[in-house]
Amino acid sequence: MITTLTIALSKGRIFQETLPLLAAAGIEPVDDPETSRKLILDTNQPEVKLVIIRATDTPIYVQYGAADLGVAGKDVLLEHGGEGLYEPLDLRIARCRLMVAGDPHHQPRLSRPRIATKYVNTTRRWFADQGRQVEIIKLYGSMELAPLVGLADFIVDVVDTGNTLRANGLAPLEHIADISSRLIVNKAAMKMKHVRIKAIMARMAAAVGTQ
Ligand code: PRT
Ligand code: MG
Repeated sequence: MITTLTIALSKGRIFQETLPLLAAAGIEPVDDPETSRKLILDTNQPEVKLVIIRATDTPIYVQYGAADLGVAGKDVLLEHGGEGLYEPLDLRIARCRLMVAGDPHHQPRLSRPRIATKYVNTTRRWFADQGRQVEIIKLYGSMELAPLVGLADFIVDVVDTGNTLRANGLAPLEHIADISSRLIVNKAAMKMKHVRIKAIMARMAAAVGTQ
């Protein structure tokens, strides 16, 4: 009996941009997650399923083996730490930059500037490595609002076009990392389902950058 292979994806840009790469590997979802309420999607291959989850949860599902494979942004992987998973392939999709941003004219408080972010681990590391003392405030979204209402002096967030920052009178100030989405693989699954996973990886790798 052939066991199921489960692939974790988040809705939105990662799902959309992964679709052509999965198609290159011969995998096509039967349902559209944007319209379907199903959280487990069948594909054209009876033994391959997709699970649709929040972007920040993808490494957790793969780490614990609830999914064999997944696609996650490097921002999310840096924050998660990468325990229990391999990161064998840069898919070069959903690209952006992780930045410190703020109002360039704002005078930050002198003692410990406050940084609002959902990337608390990465942010702590970035400032600690430079010996800069900061207070980190964990938020779950709309980081751009924090400097506007005096909640924080700066934010750490991903930036693509910069339009959202600009629309709020903010600017990118420090570049922390270039970000793209990666294929991630559960360590045990890589051993147990080696042949199938290697075949998918090879076909996705050949399709990367050709879309
Ligand atoms: O939306 P949700 O809260 O469920 O989770 P999420 O925002 O983490 O997921 P999603 O699907 O929006 O993003 C998934 C991944 O896409 C992220 O982890 C990044 O690796 C990557 N990515 C690429 C981005 C962007 N580009 C991006 N622009 N993720 C978020 N954004 C945000 C950005 O923070 C800003 O607020 O989109 C907004 C618009 O960006 P600008 O600079 O083009 O204006
Ligand atoms: Mg989002």
